Amino acid sequence: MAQSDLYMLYHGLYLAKFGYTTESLKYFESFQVQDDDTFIITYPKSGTTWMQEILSLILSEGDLTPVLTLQNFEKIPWLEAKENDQLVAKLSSPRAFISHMPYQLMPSTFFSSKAKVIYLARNPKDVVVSLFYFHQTISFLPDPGTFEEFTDGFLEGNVMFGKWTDHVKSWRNADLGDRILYITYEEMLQDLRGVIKRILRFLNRQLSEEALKQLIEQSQFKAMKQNKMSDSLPVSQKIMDNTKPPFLRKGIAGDWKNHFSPELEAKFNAVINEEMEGTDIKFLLDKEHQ
Ligand code: PPS
Repeated sequence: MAQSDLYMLYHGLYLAKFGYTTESLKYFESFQVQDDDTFIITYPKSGTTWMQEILSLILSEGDLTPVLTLQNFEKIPWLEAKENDQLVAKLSSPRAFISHMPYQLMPSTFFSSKAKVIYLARNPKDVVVSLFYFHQTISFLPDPGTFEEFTDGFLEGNVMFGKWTDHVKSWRNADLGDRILYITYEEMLQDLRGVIKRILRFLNRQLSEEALKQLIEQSQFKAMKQNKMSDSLPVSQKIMDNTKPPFLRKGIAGDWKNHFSPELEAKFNAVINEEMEGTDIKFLLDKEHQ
C-alpha cells in the first residue's frame, strides 16, 4: 500500500502528494516561529479538527464568527500543507497552527522559540479505525484493503506520517518543559469542560462562563456535524466521496471493539506495548480509555 504513487517520502515518512509538495515542506522547514505562536500537534485522526474548533473559539473569545464562516484549514492552518503560505501570511498575532510532524522535524526556529504546543493523542486502536475509513472516503489516499491488512501497514508505519508510536514518543520525549500540554481525545470525551479549563490556564487566557458554555456546545460532535464549515475538507466531491463514511464519522472512543478480532487485538497490543516499553505513555492505553 505504502509504495503507492499517491505518496511521497519525506524523511522516511509517507505524505500524500495531494496535500504536501516540496515547496510546502520547504516553507514549513524555514518557517519563522514566534514566541506567542501556539501549535496543535497530532498524529492523524487523533481529534485535530475538534481541537481546531476549540482553539479557534478560545482565540476568538467565544465569538462564533470564525467557526461559522471559515473552513477548518482557514480557522487554524496546517503549516506543512500545500498552498497555505498565503493564509498564514494573513494571520495576526497570537497565531495558531496545526501540524502532524514529529518533534524532530519541526522548523528550526521552533526549538529556540517559546511557542507552545497542545499535543493531542488518541487510543491508537481508534486511530487506525478512523484512518481506515478515511482511506475509503478520500481518493488521494491508497485503497486500504481489508482492515487486517490496513492494521498491519499501520503497525509497520506504512501510512501517512509513519508509526504512531514514533510520533507519540517523539513528542513525549520533547524537551519543552511547560511549553507543552498533553491531552487525550478520551479525556476530551469524558470531561471537555475540564480539558478546556486546562487549555485556558496553559495559554493564560480566560473566558466568561457564558462563552465557555457556548464553546462546549459548539464543539460537540453533533454541533460540528451540523456546521458545514467544520465537517469538511478543502477538496472537491471527486476527492471526497459523499457516499462513503463522512469526515466527522462517529466521534466516539472504543469503536475499535467493532473492528478488531481477538487475534488482531493481541497482535496489536503486543507490538504497541513493546514499542512503548520504558515510556510513561500508559495513559493512552489505560483500561478506562479503551
Ligand atoms: S485529520 O484528518 O487527521 O485531521 O482527522 P482528525 O480531525 O485528527 O480526527 C478525526 C476524528 O476525530 C473525530 N472528531 C470528533 N470526535 C468527537 N467530538 C468531536 N467534536 C469531534 N470532531 C471530530 C472524527 O469524528 C474522527 O474520528 P472517527 O472515529 O473517524 O469518527
